[in-house]
Amino acid sequence: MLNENDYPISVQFDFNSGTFDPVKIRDDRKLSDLQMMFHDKPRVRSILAEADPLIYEIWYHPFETSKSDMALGVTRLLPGTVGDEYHMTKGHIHERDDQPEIYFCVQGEGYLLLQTIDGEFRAERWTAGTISHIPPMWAHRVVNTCADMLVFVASYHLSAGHDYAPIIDKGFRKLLLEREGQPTFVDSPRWT
Ligand code: M6P
Ligand code: ZN
Repeated sequence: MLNENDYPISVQFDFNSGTFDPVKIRDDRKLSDLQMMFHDKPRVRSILAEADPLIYEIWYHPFETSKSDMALGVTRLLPGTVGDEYHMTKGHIHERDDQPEIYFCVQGEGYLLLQTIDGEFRAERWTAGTISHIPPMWAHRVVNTCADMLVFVASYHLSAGHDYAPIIDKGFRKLLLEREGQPTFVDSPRWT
């Protein structure tokens, strides 16, 4: 016997707005949620003294059936910098060590940063249309280096879990900073 959640579901993605419908849950990440992530702490404090700008929105749709827990997430990452560091997601590693994820960049340009717990680092260049497989045990963060919104679609299992602690603790090996108008990788002082 199938129960109500075991039937197929489709949602409609709108390429103009970068959203889909129907949406179940929306989460906003503001600068205050990311203050540990950006390297220029005095700049973070001075912005937060005036306002708490939105950095990105996440729109989720869980597809939980009686035997699976696949989920869809669409992230809309606003353009901009905090000091000289481009807007980025917090970044996380999955709590479960057997859980991969697919990210699909549908709009904008930037980088997907990936890193293992031992500090092996990769940066995947993203343009609209890039689809990246994130293997299990690689932390992942997206950085928007363009002047427009970067939108990406994520597909993962809810049971994968999000662990932010290693990112809050040491961050990624490289910072992506704007230097003379160009995205430039710089070694993170927290790793040297
Ligand atoms: C994607 C998925 C989500 C994640 C979101 C934002 O939509 O990977 O699971 O929450 O990006 O990333 P973060 O959780 O690192 O802020
Ligand atoms: Zn993930």
